[in-house]
Amino acid sequence: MIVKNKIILALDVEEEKKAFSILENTTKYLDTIKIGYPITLALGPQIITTIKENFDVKIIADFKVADIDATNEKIVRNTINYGADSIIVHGFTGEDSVIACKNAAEKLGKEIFLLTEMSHPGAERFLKPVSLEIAQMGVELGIRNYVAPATKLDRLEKIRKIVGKDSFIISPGVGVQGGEAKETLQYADAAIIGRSIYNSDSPQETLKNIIQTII
Ligand code: NUP
Repeated sequence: MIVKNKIILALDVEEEKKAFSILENTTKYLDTIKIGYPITLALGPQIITTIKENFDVKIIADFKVADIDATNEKIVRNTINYGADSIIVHGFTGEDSVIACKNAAEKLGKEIFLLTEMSHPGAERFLKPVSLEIAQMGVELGIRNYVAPATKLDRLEKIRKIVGKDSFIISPGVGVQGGEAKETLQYADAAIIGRSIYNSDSPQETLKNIIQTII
């Protein structure tokens, strides 16, 4: 995946008008967005199709898929059929669940992102002890795209070592959660940024300023 300016906008807003206004003001400088449960539950999954029809952006659906294989297959297939270009999948559910997602995506010509460690403090307790193993499992399964935290650079670095330089890592936690774009991009291919952009007075100016710090 190629991400313009190495920034992915996390569009966790709940109103269509606000979503459109932010996209109108930012899509000159970025070409990849991440949508998740907030916008999808507020506006319905058709919002994925609507955004694709109106903006030239790639959409990563952050649905953190974490069910049994048969259910995962249905979630991934439906998400891609709404127009998503990729979908984020949890790894802790194990091989069969992840393989079901990978196969469902590939059948439709798409790829999944495997979530390894998470960026929030609570991830220390249950996820941290297994996150490097999750990354290792991803490598064994031939997964090429990963999500790893911008708030824990030591872990991000370790995950990069495991998945190798040819894998693609996107990293959330820049801005409000405390991570920094330039540092994160030492190890990640793109930084995911939400609130710092969409809650700012001028999402466009904020995005331009962030881009200035990383070039
Ligand atoms: O570990 C993760 N941390 C995280 O923040 C995995 C994620 N998918 N996210 C998502 O990234 C989170 O749900 C939100 O959509 C985005 C970060 O947004 P913000 O903290 O920049 O507002």
